[in-house]
Amino acid sequence: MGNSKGIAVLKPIRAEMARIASYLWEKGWAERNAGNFSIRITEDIPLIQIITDKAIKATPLEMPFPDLAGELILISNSGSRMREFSKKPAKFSCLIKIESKGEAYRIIREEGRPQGIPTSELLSHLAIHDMLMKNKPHDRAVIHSHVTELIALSHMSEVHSSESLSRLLWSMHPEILMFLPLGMGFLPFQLPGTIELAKASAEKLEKYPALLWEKHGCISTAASISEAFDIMDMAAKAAKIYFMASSSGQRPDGLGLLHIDQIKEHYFKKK
Ligand code: 2HA
Ligand code: ZN
Repeated sequence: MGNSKGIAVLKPIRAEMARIASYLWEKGWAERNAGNFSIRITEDIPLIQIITDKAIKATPLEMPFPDLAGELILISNSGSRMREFSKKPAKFSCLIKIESKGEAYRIIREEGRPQGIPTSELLSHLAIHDMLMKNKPHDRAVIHSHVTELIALSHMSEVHSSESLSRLLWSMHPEILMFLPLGMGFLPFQLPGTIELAKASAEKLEKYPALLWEKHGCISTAASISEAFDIMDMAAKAAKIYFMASSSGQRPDGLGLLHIDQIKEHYFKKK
């Protein structure tokens, strides 16, 4: 027994995911199967009876996430390509339900849908959702992508701290400070897909809405997939300005501390 004809409420959410998948592909941030996203949707389905197919075994997790017990998460499939996801989001995403102690997850079968398994970065997504539920419950969306401009930046040791990275991004354009006032965290290289990467990411994202994974990519969180994309896009724009200005052979001046303080004063203190 499965959930017949898919689950209606997932349709618009998958449509939004598909739109963002096409942007990630067009931006060149999603080569091959790079990138993944997820959204916690429990609140969107209060009245719908999700039929859990007991024939589908629960998959144990490397660490439990007790705060996520019973939560429903829509997540991109392992191996899915963003360029294909953008056309067939239902084929390349699956709905999972976290088991009662947060120790495992079960894939919710949707009739007429092929059965995929969640992304290789599942642990990072779950650790981040777990942290968001406790600290920023309004933020339910998580995107990871191989943002070229930011990966290039992460090869430069001068931005190897959250403070220096944030300062550089803010100094490239006044709107970065306006829309990314908390800055971007920096995480030294960790193996993709590991529990270590997951734990360290969740910890950093308590403070920042986005995180640069050294020499790998970027991860951002927001209320929706579209807003999480905006955060990545803003940070990528700042990195691009930095590289374009640097390619003239001169070191970009950047907005000085005085300008940064003026922007903060103008946009935040008066409110
Ligand atoms: O989804 O990007 O980090 C593939 C990846 C792993
Ligand atoms: Zn990746």
